[in-house]
Amino acid sequence: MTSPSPNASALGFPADFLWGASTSAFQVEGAAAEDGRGPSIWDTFCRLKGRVDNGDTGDVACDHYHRYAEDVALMRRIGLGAYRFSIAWPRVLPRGRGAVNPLGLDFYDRLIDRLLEAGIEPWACLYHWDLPQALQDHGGWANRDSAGWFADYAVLCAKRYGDRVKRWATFNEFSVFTLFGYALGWGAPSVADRGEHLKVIHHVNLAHGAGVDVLRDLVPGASIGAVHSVQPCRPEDDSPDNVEGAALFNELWNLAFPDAQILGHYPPRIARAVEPYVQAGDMARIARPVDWFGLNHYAPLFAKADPSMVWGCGFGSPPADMPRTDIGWPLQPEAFREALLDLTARYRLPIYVTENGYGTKTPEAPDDNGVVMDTARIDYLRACIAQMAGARRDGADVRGYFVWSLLDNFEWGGGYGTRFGIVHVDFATQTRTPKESAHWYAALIGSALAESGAESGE
Ligand code: IFM
Repeated sequence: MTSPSPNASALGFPADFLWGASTSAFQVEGAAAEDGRGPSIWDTFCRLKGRVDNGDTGDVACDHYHRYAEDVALMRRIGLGAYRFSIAWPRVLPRGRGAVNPLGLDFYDRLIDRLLEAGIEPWACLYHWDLPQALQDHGGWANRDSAGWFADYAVLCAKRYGDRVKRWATFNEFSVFTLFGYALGWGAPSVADRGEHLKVIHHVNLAHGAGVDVLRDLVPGASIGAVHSVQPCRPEDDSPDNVEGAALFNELWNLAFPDAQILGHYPPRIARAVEPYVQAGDMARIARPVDWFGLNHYAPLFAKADPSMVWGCGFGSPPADMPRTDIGWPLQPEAFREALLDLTARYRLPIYVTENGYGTKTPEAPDDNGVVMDTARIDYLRACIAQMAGARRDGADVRGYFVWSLLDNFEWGGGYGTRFGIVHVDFATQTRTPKESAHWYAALIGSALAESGAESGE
């Protein structure tokens, strides 16, 4: 066990603060062609030569589809109060709409029931990037009908699981999957086109609004939010071009979705560009009241003007002396506090941190004693949680924190070579080994539970 022992109440976290962990369907489930699941755009993308490190796919992933009970037992040992997972649209509707797949629906029944038996609150996210390929064949998110397809899928999930699942997120990281998939071409469906990207931004916002309405209507007592990636965006340097490039990149990454959904308007540069796709009444359809803001935070972003990109802006470099992880992500925990306070001022909603974590290309294999010593991850989590405590003291209404991720998993273009888990997964044998960070997190949660008189898992 790493010292010093963490103490949640000394940091000012109340006994009812929620401590959880997140995963997503494509990244952990596997069973890609089993029990009637249809293909998603990520199954297609993984088969494009050279797009995912090592040619990795989501076919097996962490085999969570079969090992969910073992994984829930692990969650219980860590003492998690909540587990955020996503529902794979192509597992429950293999062609995206029309015929339902009963076996796919059954899987989430089993998972949810097992979580509830273990006293872990299920947090379901409807969309974590795995659009059914059949819908992509009809234009995907660039087709305005996609908002209706998403609403129908939301009806299915709300009716099936809404008796047991009360915490719902519509989407995970709108800006990331739209930018990477439609502007940079670095993720599925591998498009790099400014016009397509603009349509997609607007249609995904419409889908979010429609999803909120469905969940509100069909799930009694629902607590509904959306999950945004917010990383304070700084220009690479102070040249006017890079300052303007970073301002545009900031709108694309941090503002295009939450501003539309919560404030009811697009930020200025996007507003001008998206206008041709906005119809009368759309902004009211998008800005449906939500109960919380889901924040995924990792690191500050550095941006610059970049004429080779479809928007004329793109990623810049962090200052040379700024510490970084071995996957190149800046280590500046203060940016987390900054994000929490900025969001509080801008949107005035309760915040749940739905992802925060540390990724590395280091294999992190268990040593001869079965110990996975991931000190750098613990240090970063500790620093981030201290910043979150500081933001709470400064007035941010942060009510929960989910570490990314419970398990090492399929890290998109990074395949299985990039690890974010607090539990190590040996992908050859599917053996799970809690890393030292999992023990550290368990001790933190245990300290909160001890204060409240409840029993901890470890
Ligand atoms: O793995 C991803 C996750 O799917 C979305 N948020 C960031 C994580 C780390 O890159």
